[in-house]
Amino acid sequence: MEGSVSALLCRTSDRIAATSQGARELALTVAERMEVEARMIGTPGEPADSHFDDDLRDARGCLLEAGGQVEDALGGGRFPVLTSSDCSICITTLPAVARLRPEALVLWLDAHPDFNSPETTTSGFLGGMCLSAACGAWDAGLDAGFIDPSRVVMCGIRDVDAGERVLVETNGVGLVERPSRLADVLAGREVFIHLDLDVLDPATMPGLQWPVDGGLSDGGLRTLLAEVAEAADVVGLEITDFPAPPLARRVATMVEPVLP
Ligand SMILES: [Mn+2]
Repeated sequence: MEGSVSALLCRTSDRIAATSQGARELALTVAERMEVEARMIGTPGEPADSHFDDDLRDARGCLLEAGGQVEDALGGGRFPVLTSSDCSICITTLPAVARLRPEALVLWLDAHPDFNSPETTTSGFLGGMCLSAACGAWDAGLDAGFIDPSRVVMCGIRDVDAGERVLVETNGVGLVERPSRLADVLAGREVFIHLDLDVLDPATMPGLQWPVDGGLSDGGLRTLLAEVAEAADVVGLEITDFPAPPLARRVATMVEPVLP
């Protein structure tokens, strides 16, 4: 299958500059392996500790562009790889997956559920409340649609806020504790993968914005993805939160098993 690689460089909720540089470098590296041209979307903004409602207003065009990239690729029968600074892109990308691949599950690989709401967030960080918006648990005001939370399967989660935990449970999001069980859960299904690189251990991925101990190793992530690729039909991938541009080749090697 043909691939489509794009880096979303424009600011969504970026609080540090390294992750936008990482998105660019990773897209270039993955595109080279897939033998396609990487598309660069927008120009990096100024990182800031801003509040989610300001970011939703200021980054509206950028967020909608993320969904557009996934929609165009899936609609054209291509395998999307989208890299971005923050997980906030999922507010538009996952509803696009739900529209174009209505049977697909989403595999959410992340140290965090990103499932806070305007009521539960303590940081005001849009990136910590984006999956809940994608699932329709609160309205981000982008008219992007949503994905049924029961179609989302989380793995690697190990830092959950109290109010967030309640929302994850009441919304019926799937949670798999052991990576080795994923192949069974996803067997025979179409799967779109959301990969926040903080699913890796901070010792493996230096410079993470929200590091959490106890994460996967390089080899652990590659094995997990190889097992998923073997068991399921992977239809696309988004990679966020990559703060270490010089490590782009290592990350490209980790995700290689799911690339077309
Ligand atoms: Mn995340």
